[in-house]
Amino acid sequence: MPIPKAKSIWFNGEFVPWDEAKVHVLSHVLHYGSSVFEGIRAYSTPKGPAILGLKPHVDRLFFSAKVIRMEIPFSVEEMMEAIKETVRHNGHEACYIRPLAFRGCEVLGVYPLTCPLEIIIATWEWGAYLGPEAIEQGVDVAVSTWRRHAPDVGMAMAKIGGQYTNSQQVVMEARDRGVTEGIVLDVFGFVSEGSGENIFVIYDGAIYTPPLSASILGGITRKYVMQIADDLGYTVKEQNIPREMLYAADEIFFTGTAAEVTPIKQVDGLSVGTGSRGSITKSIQDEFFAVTRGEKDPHGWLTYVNE
Ligand code: PPE
Repeated sequence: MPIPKAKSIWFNGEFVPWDEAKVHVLSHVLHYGSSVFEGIRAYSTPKGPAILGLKPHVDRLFFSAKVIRMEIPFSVEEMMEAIKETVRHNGHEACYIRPLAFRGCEVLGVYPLTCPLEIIIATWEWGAYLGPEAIEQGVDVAVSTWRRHAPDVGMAMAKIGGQYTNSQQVVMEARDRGVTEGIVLDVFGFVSEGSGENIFVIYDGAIYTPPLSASILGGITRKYVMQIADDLGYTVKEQNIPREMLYAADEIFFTGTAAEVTPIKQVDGLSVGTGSRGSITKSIQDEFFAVTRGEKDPHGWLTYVNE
């Protein structure tokens, strides 16, 4: 589905009409994937649009930039303000927000530090990432033949554009096999994450999720779900997950800004638990969506755009 256009894109500090926000074909980023980005959601609440996890997302953008030695010419506070302003300017009730910093056009060659830095904030209206039924019915997945970045090859903790060629291979393979998403193992064979989601496995009364050392992106939703699970009195263990634990699990779900909290109903053709959304997954979803609807916010995760 084409991206539904919004009015403007914030481009290097100014609003530019959507169709005019363009770059040159010799931009460094197009050749070498030299960008860092974020995916953030603003939700519709009775007090107007509210952004979930604004500060942690902007902090992660700056962390990703630091990893690839990119200097963003704005402060964290300025970027947070610009994001709120873009949501207001485009008049969204709810939207997906994509800040992206990339190396532009000046000289080519792998060495990047002579290229100018460009930065944008785009917003658009985006529904359920893994299909409209996914949140209630769950999705089918398969373990990918691809592996996640080895710890001394990629920089999984950082959200770097070029690294998403790996995620693209994973999701294309999954769709070829007739499932919605792939689960990727790390180079040691432990469960890592989905192409664009973190993963949680409920097994023997506890909730397991892979540690940061399993080549995962440190998801903001992952962190929030760990807090919700703790608030609900569940034990959450960050530890290596062997593949067959996916087949022993009572429940499995994905988390992510785009995917939110999505149950997994089948892995490699085998039913997960009863083959439909489990009760722990549902109780975590209920808490998560109560926050995103603006009904409660005990940990201060929401930023109201109009305040
Ligand atoms: N792992 C990966 C590889 C990943 O890309 C994401 C976000 C996550 C985990 C979850 O992180 P968080 O959003 O902070 O909870 N993936 C984003 C991009 C999706 C896309 O198709 O683009 C997202 O969910 O916005």
